[in-house]
Amino acid sequence: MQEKTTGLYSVKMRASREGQHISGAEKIVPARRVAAIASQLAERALSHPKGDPDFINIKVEAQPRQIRRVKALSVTTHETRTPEEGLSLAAELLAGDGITRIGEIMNRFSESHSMRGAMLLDADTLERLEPDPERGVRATYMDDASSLEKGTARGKNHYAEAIVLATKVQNAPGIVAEICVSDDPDYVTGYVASKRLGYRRITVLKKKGDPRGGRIFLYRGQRERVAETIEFLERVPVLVEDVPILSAERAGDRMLSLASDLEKRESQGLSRRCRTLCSPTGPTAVVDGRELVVLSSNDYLDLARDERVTSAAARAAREWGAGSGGSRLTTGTQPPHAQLERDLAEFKGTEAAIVYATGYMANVGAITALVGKGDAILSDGLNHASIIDACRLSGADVFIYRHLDMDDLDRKLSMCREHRRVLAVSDGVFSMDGDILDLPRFLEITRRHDAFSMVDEAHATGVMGRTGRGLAEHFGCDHPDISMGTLSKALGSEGGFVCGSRLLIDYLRNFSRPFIFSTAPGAPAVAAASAAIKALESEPQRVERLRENVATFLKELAGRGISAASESAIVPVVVGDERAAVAASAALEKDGFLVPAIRYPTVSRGSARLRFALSSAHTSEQLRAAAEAAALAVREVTR
Ligand code: WAQ
Ligand code: MG
Repeated sequence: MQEKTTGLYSVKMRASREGQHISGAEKIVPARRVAAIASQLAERALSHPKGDPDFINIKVEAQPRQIRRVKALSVTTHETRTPEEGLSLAAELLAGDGITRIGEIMNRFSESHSMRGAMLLDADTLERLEPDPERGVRATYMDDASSLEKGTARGKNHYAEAIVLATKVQNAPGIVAEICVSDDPDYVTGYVASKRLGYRRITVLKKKGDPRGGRIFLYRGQRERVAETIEFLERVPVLVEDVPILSAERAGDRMLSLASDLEKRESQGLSRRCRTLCSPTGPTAVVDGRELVVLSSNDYLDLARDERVTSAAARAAREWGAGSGGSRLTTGTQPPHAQLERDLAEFKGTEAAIVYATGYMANVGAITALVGKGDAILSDGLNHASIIDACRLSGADVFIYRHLDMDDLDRKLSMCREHRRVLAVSDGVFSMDGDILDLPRFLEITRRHDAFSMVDEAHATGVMGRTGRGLAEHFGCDHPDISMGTLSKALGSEGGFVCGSRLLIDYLRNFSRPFIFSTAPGAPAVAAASAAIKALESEPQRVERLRENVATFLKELAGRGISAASESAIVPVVVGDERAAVAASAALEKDGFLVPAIRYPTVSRGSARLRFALSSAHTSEQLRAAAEAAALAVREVTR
């Protein structure tokens, strides 16, 4: 042990721009590793997401022969769901250390805002004890003892750093506890620590978007001895042993690199998670025990829970099995599959149809089968991700024309005379903006250039046209060569399809790899889609009601100063900033409305939005209340 702790150096890095702190870090390492660590820290300073520093200070200081070694606090994570829950847990935990005025202590974080160090408070009187209140007290000269072992130096790891800091602080004389809330507005996790409690991570300790945070060290003891405490925190080197290893870290640098990408997303307000809706698909849903009005589902006609549709699925499961057991071309075609393809062709008024497992696969399947190397694709700038991916996969030359700009399409088609096959593809209803393609013009232009025309009617099926048959019905014109759609939106089931001529469909059956190499969708989903088509055909008033709902909602929004437009069932309210959109969505949820914030990479950066998707089953009262809540939320976050 003695040899190991000789010749140790502290290496500290601090980076700033125009006097503003960007990043900092410190290590305690043996002499032979000083150079390597200094260079790592310089790298870290230069690759910080906050931007490039104009000043980097790397300080190397020899440390005394004997460095104090202490055991890391034990770590416990408490999953809380709301700041209130987090706060009351913190209060409960700290009460055991005789700290009672937690509410008042938390309020002090508004004072600590721009401090580089921690606030030092008398645990009982809550008086501030630091000699320099602007700066606070900085715990420093500390490291994870495993940094000393060659080859185990950890990369950047917030958790380990916070545990090292908290451990040193709890070993300082007179300190009874620490409270830490991140100063990152989007990182809502914090912790409380004491010798007795160890390190108690609390997953939600503040409201998302709240910039207040920092560290508070709580002191109990004689005033004359505060200086000793500060001397320990700021001068005495400490190595912390047995810092718990994150599971990602244990798996090696490759996993830690994933964790760091995720952290970056989180810090940009771009991280995602799945919400669990504990109720049948419909215009309302139970989320975290509360009933919310769902304004984001693609189940436009409320058919997913329709008795005719669900009992068709149940019957098919009993009659044909839950899964199909094979690809369509081997053992996966059963009577419901053949029936659905006939139903779709008849519903759309085309010669034939082909069903895929998902809408994504229908786009990938059709596009990659039709065009490849030596061919050209003309694609609208705002087409759905599945079309973009299909274009890339196809190997064809891809030309992006300006969103809905038919003149630009025309011009770009003129430049594709040398290509073997040319395909122009557009969303029918654009999924993030709710605007629609001028299908007659699109057809006129593509025919003139003898290009294939393809339209993705995922959000048009069941929505556009008097009886929901899509854009051709809406405009009273022909179909495109390739009319793609999904079963998973207005048709309440799942899967994708292409309608077109018999020749086209035969071709796709033979050349479409996602069709050939995916297991066929199960009979329950397929039979449900057929039942939904029947229900829609017998009740076209559902489509009419959906249209009335959109008109009502737009009027209610306009009456509250929110301008939004839509020709479909999708109503975007653009907020701009990613975090503001997330905050608006959270505010709406608090008021009882489920409206997700749509952010990069789904839409371009800086055009984050609330995306409302309406159902024929919403009541006008629900829509009025939603418009009211939306107006309030948007005003709040864009102030
Ligand atoms: N000494 C005293 N106070 C400090 C120090 C230090 N060495 N470093 C930071 N602070 C204070 C300062 O006021 C910062 O603004 C604030 O703490 C936050 O520092 O998942 O984000 O380095 O286990 O930004 C909690 C980890 C992360 C929770 C806290 O730290 C978890 C965080 P940051
Ligand atoms: Mg921080």
